[in-house]
Amino acid sequence: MDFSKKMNQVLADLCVTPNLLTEDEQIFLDEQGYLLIRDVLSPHQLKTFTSRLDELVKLENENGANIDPMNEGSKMLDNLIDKDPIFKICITKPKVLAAISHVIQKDFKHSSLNSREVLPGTGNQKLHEDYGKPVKPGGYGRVACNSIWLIDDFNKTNGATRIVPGSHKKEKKPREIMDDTYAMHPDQIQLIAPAGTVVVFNAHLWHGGTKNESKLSRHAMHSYFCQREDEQQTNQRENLSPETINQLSSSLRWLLDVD
Ligand SMILES: O=C(O)CCC(=O)C(=O)O
Repeated sequence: MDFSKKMNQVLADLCVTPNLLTEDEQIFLDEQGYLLIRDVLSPHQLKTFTSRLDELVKLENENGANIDPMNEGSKMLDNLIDKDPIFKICITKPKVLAAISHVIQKDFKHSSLNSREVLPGTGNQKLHEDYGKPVKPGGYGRVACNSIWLIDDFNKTNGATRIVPGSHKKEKKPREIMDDTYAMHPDQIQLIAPAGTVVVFNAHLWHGGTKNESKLSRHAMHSYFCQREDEQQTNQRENLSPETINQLSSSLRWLLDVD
């Protein structure tokens, strides 16, 4: 790891130590580009998160579900750090941060916290990477790291995310190789896991939502981290209210880059 003294201090303050990941987990994350961490959220936290997300969706999405092609029909929320202090959990879990550190290996910051509720009959996405910008030579696969927080169980039929293990090493985007990025990829798998699991994945890993064929919504949150020098997906200085910033510890202010 090539961390500054400040980054090391912040990680230590948040109880993040390299030994939180076993050697096998580190190798799996390097080779496959993702890692499942189970039981990160308790049943009580899941209940609280679900009701708060539903409440926020009602408040914000009164005009109906999303219409942009990537998220057509799904209910989306962004800037969640600002919307309720309970969501700070998504940037403070030590093992999740250890996995993020392992991927980025340089000073990093939080980039965005969003939620995506996939309504029945919707949710199919093309295969994509989360980091589309050019990368400096040698930097591929280390620039950013995402994490999906499963608020509902992910099963075969309710829109569980598909991924192509190892695709973060291809150094190509799906659309540069595939004729139809909505089509099934021969090597794709679905992330099937119980609610409360967090899946940390390299921002260059090919992935996408699948159609929810069940009768119930599928809730998930996405907590995204990027290299310190990069732009945040949600500019936290512009989007966090002074009240929110005042409630944060100095380590979290630094992690969110609002110091
Ligand atoms: O929610 C999911 O299953 C994946 C969403 C996703 O990859 C995205 O919106 O970029």
